[in-house]
Amino acid sequence: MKAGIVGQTGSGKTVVFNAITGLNAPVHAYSSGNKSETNVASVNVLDERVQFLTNLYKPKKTAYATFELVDVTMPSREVSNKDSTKADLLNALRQCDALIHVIGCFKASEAKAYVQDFTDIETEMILSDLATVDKRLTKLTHDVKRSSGNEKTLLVNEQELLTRLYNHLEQEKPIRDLDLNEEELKIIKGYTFLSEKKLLVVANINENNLNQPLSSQLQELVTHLTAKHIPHLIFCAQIEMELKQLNPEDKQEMMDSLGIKEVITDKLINQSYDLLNLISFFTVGEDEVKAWTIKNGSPAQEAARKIHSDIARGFIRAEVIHFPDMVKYASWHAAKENGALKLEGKEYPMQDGDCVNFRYNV
Ligand SMILES: Nc1nc2c(ncn2[C@@H]2O[C@H](COP(=O)(O)OP(=O)(O)OP(=O)(O)O)[C@@H](O)[C@H]2O)c(=O)[nH]1
Ligand SMILES: [Mg+2]
Repeated sequence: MKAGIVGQTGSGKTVVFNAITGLNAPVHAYSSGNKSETNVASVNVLDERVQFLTNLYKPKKTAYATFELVDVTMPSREVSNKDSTKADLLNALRQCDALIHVIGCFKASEAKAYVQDFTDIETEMILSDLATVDKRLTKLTHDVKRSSGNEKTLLVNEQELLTRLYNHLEQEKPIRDLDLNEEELKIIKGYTFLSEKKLLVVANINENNLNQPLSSQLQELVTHLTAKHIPHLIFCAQIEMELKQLNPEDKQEMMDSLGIKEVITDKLINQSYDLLNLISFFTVGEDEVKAWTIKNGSPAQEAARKIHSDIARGFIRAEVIHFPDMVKYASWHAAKENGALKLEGKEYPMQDGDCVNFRYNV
């Protein structure tokens, strides 16, 4: 699982990165914007269920699911015309499963149109996708002519789909707005389109605006995002970054004094799971308690493949205990005695929190 942070220069991307990771990557008072800096960190996905299982099994090792976060510097406009820098940047983002788009709403003095800030970056990504589609379509026209039979059918299918994408992108609309079926999504998967990626918007507000009514600019942004069904969070990244550096006691004191009820970046990763339609399943034992991440509803065999391709190949049955039963019986053995252990086949759709032991034979 990997998320990339995007946004205008100086919108507070690195501050958001620090707030989420608890790290201390350098932030710039004045963006130099001419060298490409990338911060990468892997963060544990905190999960009380893993903590519970660890207390139960006292394993030698506990492995939380991890979430990789990538923060890139947006090149300034002159530099962004240099193709290599821009290509590097876009490539780094293409590797991501989701994007966190930071809007710098803390600069109160500037009468900034936040919606414009958002749209500018969105358009940049749409145009990049449009260029990819355009290039591929040119090649397809050529290839279709020279092919025949089954191969031709496949190429024509792709051509039709990409033409649909082209017409959509040309209207400056992101691919994520298109209603694509599983089959179509499979065809375009390899292109790693930027405007297809799941998106979470962060409105990075000023510390002085905490607990204040939304400014008209910000209200406009919220209305815009809501209309487009884009999930969004409003918080002050600077404050959250500072909170992350404190011990729990000082943190609570500062939160109380500022009237902050919850630290949004503490929950952001867990919320990303919902956004990306991901769930966790667990393998447990005296050696290790480990959390694994899969798409919601993945069949048991897919889940097995996460662990090892041999386990998927030799799959016999999955022994599954749903998480609430694990809590209720507090041991594998007791759960089994009480009939809470289920034997499931390859197609069983995995549920969030399932504790699993795969039986396989290779
Ligand atoms: N007052 C205030 N300043 C902030 C906040 N968030 C970021 N800043 C300031 O804005 C400046 C830019 O922040 P960065 O996090 O470096 O911005 P960036 O988006 O990473 O910028 P580039 O990497 O250059 O694209 C720094 O001086 C930050 O201290 C905030 O919530 N409140
Ligand atoms: Mg930065």
